[in-house]
Amino acid sequence: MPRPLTLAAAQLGPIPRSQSRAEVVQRLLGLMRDAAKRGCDLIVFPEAALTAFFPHWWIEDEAELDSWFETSMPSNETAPLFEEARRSGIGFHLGYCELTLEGGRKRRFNTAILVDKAGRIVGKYRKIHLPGHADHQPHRPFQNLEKRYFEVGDLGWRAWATMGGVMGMMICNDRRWPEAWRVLGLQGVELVMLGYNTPQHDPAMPQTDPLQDFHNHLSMQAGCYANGTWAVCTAKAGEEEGVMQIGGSCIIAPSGQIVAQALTRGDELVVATCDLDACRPYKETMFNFARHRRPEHYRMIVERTGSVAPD
Ligand code: ING
Repeated sequence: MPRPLTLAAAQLGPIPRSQSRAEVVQRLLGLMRDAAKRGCDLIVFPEAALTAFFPHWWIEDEAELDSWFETSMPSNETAPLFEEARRSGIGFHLGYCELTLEGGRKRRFNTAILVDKAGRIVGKYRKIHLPGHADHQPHRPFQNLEKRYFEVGDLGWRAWATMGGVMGMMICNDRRWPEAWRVLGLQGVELVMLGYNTPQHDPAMPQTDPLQDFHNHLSMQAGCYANGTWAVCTAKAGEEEGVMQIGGSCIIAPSGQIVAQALTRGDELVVATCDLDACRPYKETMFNFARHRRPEHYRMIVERTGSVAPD
């Protein structure tokens, strides 16, 4: 029997570094209320949805760096999101940058949480694939210092049974790596939520600039199809502090088809009603992992990190 969920990708336009978290939360609340009015069960906000994407900047001062992180979730500024979720009966995914004291030391992660309709944090994910570089590269028009500012996530890719389905998360660069999708697929995931901040220009590979939107959808459509899952994929888009970022927020079916997508690079709600049971045919036939996978031939995927060409 069908298991429909009405889902929303809540794309954000730029967040100026001058915009306070309270002001950003007002934008998120507006999108959440709009989604609730449209009968949504769940709304997916982007990666690092509370601030400008500061990994694009070289920051020397530790106090300044820490000012871009959340030290509690919910916090005073973000509590209204949890209250609105409860009031409107809508779950949400939120990407933010997490600063925590664990094992007696400061730890910084690029994090996302899944909050249910009662406003409870059901799951948390910390970004594993950190792109870019750890050193200052002043010749570049902008930096990508995630390897410097964040630790590799330590929670793995987990799936949770919640809101009538099996749900999981990944963040931005993770979506380009089939391994992230497969680990969730091996847990029976039916809905993957992810946010991204993706510049139109890649200083390391400028020849791919015209292909950023294509590569974005290619990665996610392939991930959905090969694992028989829905995905709600949400951009922080537009020109943010001098860096133009792609939009293309979308909702993708287990067939790999894009069922709805953003038309702008601003704040925009992308909505679709998705039957989680549409995953079943793919999971039970074409991608019936138990029947078709041959892990005995996949060892190299786990045992080898970099590629090694034959002599
Ligand atoms: N961003 C990018 C991503 O994988 C990137 C990395 C930078 C891609 C520049 C293309 C161009 O979409 C994050 N935050 O992972």
